[in-house]
This record gives sequence, C-alpha cells and structure tokens, in this order.
Amino acid sequence: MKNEFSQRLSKLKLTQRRLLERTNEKCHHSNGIYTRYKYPVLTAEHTPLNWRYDFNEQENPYLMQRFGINAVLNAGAIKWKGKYLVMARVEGADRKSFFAIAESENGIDQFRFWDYPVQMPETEEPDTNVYDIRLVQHEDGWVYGLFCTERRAPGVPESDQSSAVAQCGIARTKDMLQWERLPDLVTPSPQQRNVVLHPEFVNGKYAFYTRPQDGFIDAGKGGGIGFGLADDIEHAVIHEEVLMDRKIYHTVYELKNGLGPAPIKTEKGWLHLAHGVRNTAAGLRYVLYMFLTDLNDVTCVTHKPAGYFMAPEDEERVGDVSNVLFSNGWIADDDGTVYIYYASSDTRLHVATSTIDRLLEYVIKTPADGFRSAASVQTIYSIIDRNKLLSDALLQEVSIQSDKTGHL
Ligand code: M1P
Repeated sequence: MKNEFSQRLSKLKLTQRRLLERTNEKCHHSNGIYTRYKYPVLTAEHTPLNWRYDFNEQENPYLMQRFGINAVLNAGAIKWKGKYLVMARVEGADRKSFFAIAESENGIDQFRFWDYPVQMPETEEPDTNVYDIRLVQHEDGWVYGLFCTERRAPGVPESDQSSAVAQCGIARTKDMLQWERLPDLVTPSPQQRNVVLHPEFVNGKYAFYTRPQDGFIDAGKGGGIGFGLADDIEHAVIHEEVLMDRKIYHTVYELKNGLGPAPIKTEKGWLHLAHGVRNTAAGLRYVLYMFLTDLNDVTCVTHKPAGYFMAPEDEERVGDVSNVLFSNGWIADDDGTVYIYYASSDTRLHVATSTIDRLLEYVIKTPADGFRSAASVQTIYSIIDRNKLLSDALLQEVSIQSDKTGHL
C-alpha cells in the first residue's frame, strides 16, 4: 500500500509523462498562410518536476512544490544538430524570468527541457530580470542571444518600486551550453527592448534592429523599429539609429512595435516578423505582422501587408497578460518549412507552420494598408472585380463545393 507521498509522486510523474509524450494535431481551419496546432508546445507544466519539487520524503513529506513556475513564453529558436531548439522565457512564481532550452525532434511536439536552465553570466551590473531572447547564427561563426535585461531605475525615490530601465543584453555561444556575456548594447535611446542582431555583416559592421523607447512601457518618441550599426560586438555601440518601420496612427502598430526573431533571407528579400501594439478599452492588444526588406538595403521595406498576420484566437486570448501574441523565434528548414514559435497572453508557447513560398506570397501579394476606411473598401472592390473576370463555370464549381461542405 503506497503512502500519500508515493501516490502523489506517481500521479505527478504519470501526468507529466502523458503531457510530454502527447502528439500535436494540425488545426483544420486555415487561412492558407499558416497552420496552427491544437496544443501549445510548452507550458509551465512542461518544466521538469525536479526543478519544482524536492523528492526527499523526509525533507518534503507533503511533496509540496518548492519552486513555482508561472509561465513559459517568448522563446528564441534555432535548428541545432538536427533538433528544433527553443530557448524559452521561463517565469517563476516569483516573477523572475530566466532562460531554458527545450528540444524536439520534429519542431511541433514532444519538446523536452534540458536538464538545467541556462546559467546566463551577468555583467558588473547584475540583471534583475532577463527575457525574450533572440537567437542568431551570425556569419562570424558565433550563435548570439540578444535579450532584454531589466534593472530598477537609478535615482528614483524609495516610494517608487516599479520604475525600471530595459536594455539589450548580449551573450554568445558555440555549443548552446556555455554562454559568454558581453557588455550590454549602448544606443542613443534611454531604453531598449526587442533588439535583434542581423545574421550578416552590413558594410562590414554588426547590424542591429532596435526599438528605442523613452519609458519602460511607453515607446514615447521612440517611433518604431530602428536600425543601427556597431563596429565591434565585444563593446557594441550604436551611434545613430534610423527608423525603418514606424508606428502609424490607426493601425495595429499605432502605439508601439518591435521586431520578432531575426529576419529570414529569401531570394526576394529579408522576411520579417514583428509585433504591433495598440491600445483598447480592455488594455494593450499585441498582434503579429510581417514585412519584407530589400536584400541590398536591409532598412528598405519593400512590401508590407495591411493589418495583422496573426492575432490571438480562442484560448490564446486569455492569460497573465490577455490579448497578446508575441514571437521572438522561428526556424526556416532546408525544405522551406517555417516553424513560427509564438506565445499567447504571456502564458504559453505555440507553434504555427508555413513555408517560405507561402510567406513570400503573403507579404508580396496582400494589399498594403490604405490607412482609410474608403481605401479598405476599394481593396475589396478590386478583389471582387478580379473574381468577376473568372469564368462562370469556375465560380459555379466554387459555389457547389461550398454548398456541399458548408465551408470552402
Ligand atoms: O506583455 C506583452 C509583452 O510586453 C513587452 O513587449 P514590448 O516591449 O514590445 O511592449 C515584453 O515584456 C514582452 O515580453 C511581453 O510579452
């Protein structure tokens, strides 16, 4: 007869084994651009039990959790030695985030955390909180991780316990195990978040996508996604930031925006995934959008579809910070498949799949924002007009199929 401790332990292990072995399923509804999957790929429940519980019955007779995990979210991603690796932001019940790597054989399910979370070295000025790492295999041979490092704002009164400064931390590795911390990025902006390293040198320099901001939450006059060059990565200093993708009134990125993962190089340009934020009566709404930049001038946006690429749906809408989709990791496979890792409502991590061809078709052929209601109506008119040119037979076939199945 098992005692309470053993019963609880068996149940915990069994429940987690089922979760880790669960296979994912494609969601049937698709917009033709990407496919969502039924289950999140990582949640707090995926974190190893031996990070959270002391299994010594004498020390922990009630088998209580000793370290609570609140959420697993915003993950950098990389294909590494044939495996799909995500480096997630794991947030403890104590609100502190840290990084932990999980791997999967196929990129869509059965992600397992490595034995230990990442021990990220600190600079002389310790980080209070680190999060949202972007992994980049740079042409200089290193894998870089750029992340947000947050510290209490200096010089604020004792009564103010929430003012913070966000800056870009930089670390690099050759084996994904040992990380070398470099000095934080220096830019003209008082705060930085969502900084991403471009995978290639630009004019012989390290190139950074930035998101200058005045306040910790408020982008203020930091007007959008910026770009800057640094001579040296070991003491990276950007002297001049140019804005390459501005926030714009009455768009999904009117309040602020930030680049997601490092862009993917394609024959038609650099594919970018970003998040846009607007304010609503229910708080901030974060959605994902895409754009394409010129191969020779990486700051020149050549195509940008109107509106969002992906927005929170169903259970994705609810979580610690509801109505948020955020992505800082994707993997482009050799066969053209793209695995997009995105977190919902600052709580869990999901995957959606697409292909380079589809994403290019989406960014190049989706009409751009006309910035006025009348322009949107005009876009619909031109789609209707083009459809009218199709033969009656084809249209009839479409409507018969639609009647039979109830959907297209
Ligand atoms: O809560 C939503 C997101 O808020 C911040 O993103 P941004 O700097 O663009 O506003 C980050 O804290 C991010 O981690 C979080 O998901």
